[in-house]
Amino acid sequence: MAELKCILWDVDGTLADTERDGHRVAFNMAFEEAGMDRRWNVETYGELLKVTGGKERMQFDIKRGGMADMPYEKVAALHARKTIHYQTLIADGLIPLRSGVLRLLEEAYAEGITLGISTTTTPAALDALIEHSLGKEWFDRFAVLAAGDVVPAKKPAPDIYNYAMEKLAVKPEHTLALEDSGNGWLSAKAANLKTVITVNGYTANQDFDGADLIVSELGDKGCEAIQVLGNKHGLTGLEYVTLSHFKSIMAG
Ligand code: XBP
Ligand code: MG
Repeated sequence: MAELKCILWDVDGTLADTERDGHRVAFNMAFEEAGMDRRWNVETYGELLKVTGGKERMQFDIKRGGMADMPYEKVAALHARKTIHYQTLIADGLIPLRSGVLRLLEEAYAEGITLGISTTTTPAALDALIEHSLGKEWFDRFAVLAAGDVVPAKKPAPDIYNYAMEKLAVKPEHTLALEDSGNGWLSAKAANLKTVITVNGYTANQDFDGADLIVSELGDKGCEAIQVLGNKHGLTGLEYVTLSHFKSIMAG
């Protein structure tokens, strides 16, 4: 029976639904500002999400003929502008946290469970979300902020999870991952982590076979009951997800 000592949180799609109305919009703002014709509509962006990392996503779109070819320096410069637009959107409070996120973070922190971030997104984008959606105190409450290019291979590679666990000196058997996407699940699985998935509009039909719990939301007391889409451990009382559920998953 393994004790829950650490929770590693994915960011985009897990802490908040940032992709459709945040990152996508910010990319389009950068494209427009640069005088480019390319725009990523909601559907196109859904296809592009199979590639993690904003710079990598742009390079993929170039390769498949969606976006005009350009040198990597231009991709990186456009992405830097995109990140600034994204920070503004987040600072404007346009993207709320997903339900249950703050409750579970606060409960886990109060219990002394180590909390960390394992994300593909750029550190500056992560910082904006922490500052404006979670609150500045969370910069100190997360024991590690593992983000972006700090590892060479992004999700679905396990590198960002392994990097975070190495920094925290925690073992996979004591660590739970929270994810929202197929690529995130593959990354956590490859790092030997038990994983809870909260799906969203872009990821609901992706393959999460083998994940420990798959739900529509983490949910909150007094809110609409969540939908349970996969319950490998036969957990009960899943009107909303609690820290006790996380502990049962680790013990199972
Ligand atoms: C999601 C991603 C990110 C964002 C865009 O990562 O793939 O690339 O879509 O962010 P995760 P950047 O779910 O792991 O947080 O443009 O900053 O890369
Ligand atoms: Mg995600």
